[in-house]
Amino acid sequence: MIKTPVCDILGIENPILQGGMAWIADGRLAAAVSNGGGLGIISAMNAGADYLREQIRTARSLTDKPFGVNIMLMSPFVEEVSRVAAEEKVAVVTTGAGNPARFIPMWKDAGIKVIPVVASVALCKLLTRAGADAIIAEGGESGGHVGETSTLVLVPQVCDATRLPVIAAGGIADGRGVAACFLLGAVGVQLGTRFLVADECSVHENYKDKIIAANDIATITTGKRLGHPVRSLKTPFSRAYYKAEYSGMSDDELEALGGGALRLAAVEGDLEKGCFLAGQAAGMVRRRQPAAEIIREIFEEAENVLSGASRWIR
Ligand code: TUI
Repeated sequence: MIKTPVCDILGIENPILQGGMAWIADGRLAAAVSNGGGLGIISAMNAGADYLREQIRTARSLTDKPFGVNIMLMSPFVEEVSRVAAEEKVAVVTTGAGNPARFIPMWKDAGIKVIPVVASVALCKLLTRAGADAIIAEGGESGGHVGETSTLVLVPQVCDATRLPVIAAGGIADGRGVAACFLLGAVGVQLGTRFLVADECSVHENYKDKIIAANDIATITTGKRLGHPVRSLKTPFSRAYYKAEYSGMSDDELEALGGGALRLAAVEGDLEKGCFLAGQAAGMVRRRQPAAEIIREIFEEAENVLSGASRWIR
């Protein structure tokens, strides 16, 4: 069995969090991951207070286990969903795409564990001082909004920069990835792409099919020109966007091209106009499975890999 401080802090069996994927990570998926022994996360995404409250109710109706909420800091509704998380006293808040320092006192007062996602050592240091309970170090292999630094080099540098438990994210889809991140100093992992094909994930079947069909070079990063790089599957949409970025299209035209594309992928399964966010680990995702089975399989493999990790030492 693998037990780390992340299990104790969050009250979970296995030190694994499910990523807060916009338009994908709803109350049903979060409850399934929590029931499977990990920490399920509801994405507050770009929606308002009512949506988040409804998803929290759904999760509470499906599990007695702790679960979390992910606050996307670029959301126009960031203030109201941050208050909802505090009012509902969810067990954990994770954050992404920005600096959550101004919300931390409110969340801590509500007894919430605060675990920001960082893509740099500088933000890790700032948020350690600001009172975070743990840090998620997310490498650029991830899906969605990404930093530049890969997991292999980000995780050890973040571990050296904080006394807090570090949870690794980006590029992890199986037990080998978990074991590798533990050897880099992480004591927990966060996975998004692998949970996207969970049976309890309500995303459109076309999305799941595309993840399962993906290979090692199936993703592309767009949006660099606007300052918000985003990793998604190569599709007619993402290829057109990539070309447009370097063809003199105005910033406003680019924003318009991207608007609504996440919903089109996740809800409509629109293979032409949808933006299918996914991490590079999509190439390692082979089949649909229940969330609990995904967690069991990953930790069985991680235990075997870690047990054999000293075999080359003479
Ligand atoms: O947030 C994510 N991944 C996301 S958010 C998202 S919603 C979206 N949709 C369309 C376009 C853009 C975003 C989809 N995927 N991951 C966590 C993460 N946070 N990755 C990188 C960062 C990050 C980047 C810069 C965190 C902090 C940061 O600091 C900036 C600052 O203010 O210091």
